[in-house]
Amino acid sequence: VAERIKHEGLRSKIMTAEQAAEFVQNGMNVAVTGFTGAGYPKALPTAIAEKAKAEHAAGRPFSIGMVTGASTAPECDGVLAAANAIHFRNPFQSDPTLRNNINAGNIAYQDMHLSHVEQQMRQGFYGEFDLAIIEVSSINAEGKLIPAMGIGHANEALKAAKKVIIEVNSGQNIKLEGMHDAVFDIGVPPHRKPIAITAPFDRVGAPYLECDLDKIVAIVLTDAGDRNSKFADPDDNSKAIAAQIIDFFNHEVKAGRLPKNLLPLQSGVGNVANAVMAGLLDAPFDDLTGYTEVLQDGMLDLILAGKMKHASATALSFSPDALQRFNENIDFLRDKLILRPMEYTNSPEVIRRLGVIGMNAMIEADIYGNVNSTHIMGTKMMNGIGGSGDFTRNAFFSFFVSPSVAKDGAISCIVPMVSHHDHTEHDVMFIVTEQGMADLRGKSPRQRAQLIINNCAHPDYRDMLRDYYDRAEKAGGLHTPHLLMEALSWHQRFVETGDMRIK
Ligand code: 0RQ
Repeated sequence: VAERIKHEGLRSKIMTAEQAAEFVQNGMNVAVTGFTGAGYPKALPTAIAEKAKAEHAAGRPFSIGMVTGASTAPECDGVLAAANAIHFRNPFQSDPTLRNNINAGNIAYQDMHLSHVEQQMRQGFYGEFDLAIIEVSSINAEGKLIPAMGIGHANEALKAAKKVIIEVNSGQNIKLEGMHDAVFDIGVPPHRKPIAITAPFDRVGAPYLECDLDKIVAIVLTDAGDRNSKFADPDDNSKAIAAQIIDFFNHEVKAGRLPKNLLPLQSGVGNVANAVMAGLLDAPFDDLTGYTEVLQDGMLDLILAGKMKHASATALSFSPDALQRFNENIDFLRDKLILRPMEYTNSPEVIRRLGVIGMNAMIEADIYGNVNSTHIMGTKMMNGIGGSGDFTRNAFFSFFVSPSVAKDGAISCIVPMVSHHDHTEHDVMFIVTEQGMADLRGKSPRQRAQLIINNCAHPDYRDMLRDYYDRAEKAGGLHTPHLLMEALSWHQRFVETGDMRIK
């Protein structure tokens, strides 16, 4: 304990998770750290869930509003959702129990751009924060907090909350100290300061988080690991998608439109995004850089292989194997990885300045290049928009990737009209499926439709899309032709029959 908590006064605040849960009361507004399965509290949420169950059994209401950085894990979002202990949640999630409760109407969920979270907390959109619960890897002698594998909104959570509970996780590598770029007060408009990151590895803040020590009411100890989900090995579809993006990079480098080491790379969540990074391992590019929010196995392996110089992120989200590689090589990685608040990693200002190449996965795109990243059949929440919008609108190149079909071909990921709209035709530059790529830059909607149908749609759906498009053109409205009564009929057919294809 003395190694992890060097501040004597704070050591006296150590208590069990059950004791700390007594500070959590019904109706509280709580900021909880966590970002894509890293940096979230591991012990306290279970104790809060148990308290909720006991309160419910006694006939009393108990639930909290919860603002995180992004997704957490079963032992945080999952246990709390299962105990009906959450009434409001934002801004991103991916836990099945939480998702089911959101889609069953039990939890009010606000999906939002991650770059907006901290400023909206500061502006008071959520009211006052009664409590912040944050994970750290250690506390130094002055009481400065060393975050663990994810920062997210921790900086703002500590400032906004009236009381703070800290989970000190001794399972996290103690050598994480120094790998963060955490505190820098960007101020509020009209006096907001620039975030002076002009290259991916620039440091602008201090390497620790700060908190008024009087606000800290409890310290809970844990050694539990992060979520560490395993990634699927890249399948043929993912490899085909990666190969096309890499071909495009080659082409742009040869034409002198991209530097030889490309531009800072951002890669979204999930298997396909991870596979694109894996594809770069064998590509002829060196000295790559990363400026991303979540850094998964693919980017770690690029750094370990000497292909990527360094990368900036707000969280490290590794599979168990990759975590082992990270821990074994932490001395080599210390000056190649930097973790910052999501307000910096997702800042439109910085993304635009650096000329980031954004690569995100999607649920579906329509024939005009509008993208749905969040909703299944227009009504059910999958995970949330996360940072995909922050990057897509502001990146130098914005790619959306997906297999052309889902659910064994019963769903086309290229549809006449998206059933929910996250990224507009004005933001989306490239759509890539295993079938091919559509470069939408400088194209009108009708030109885009030809490219997307011919290059990206699955052969099983191409004729159906052409037929829709041809009839829409005949109906007039020739800027963005549509048959409004039919535009969402593919989704309706899937809801009714389990297949978008006409039997
Ligand atoms: O479902 O798991 O039940 O089989 O969706 O699909 O193809 O494995 O894709 O893991 O890359 O996730 C968009 C969800 C893709 C993710 C999304 C079904 C499919 C499968 C997953 P099963 P895949 P991935 C940075 C950026 C938004 C946030 C973001 C995401 C499951 O990338 O959440 O980009 N993105 N953040 O079968 C119905 C369709 C479907 C479909 C796929 N058209 N209709 N179901 N599926 N297409 C990180 C952060 O912001 C934190």
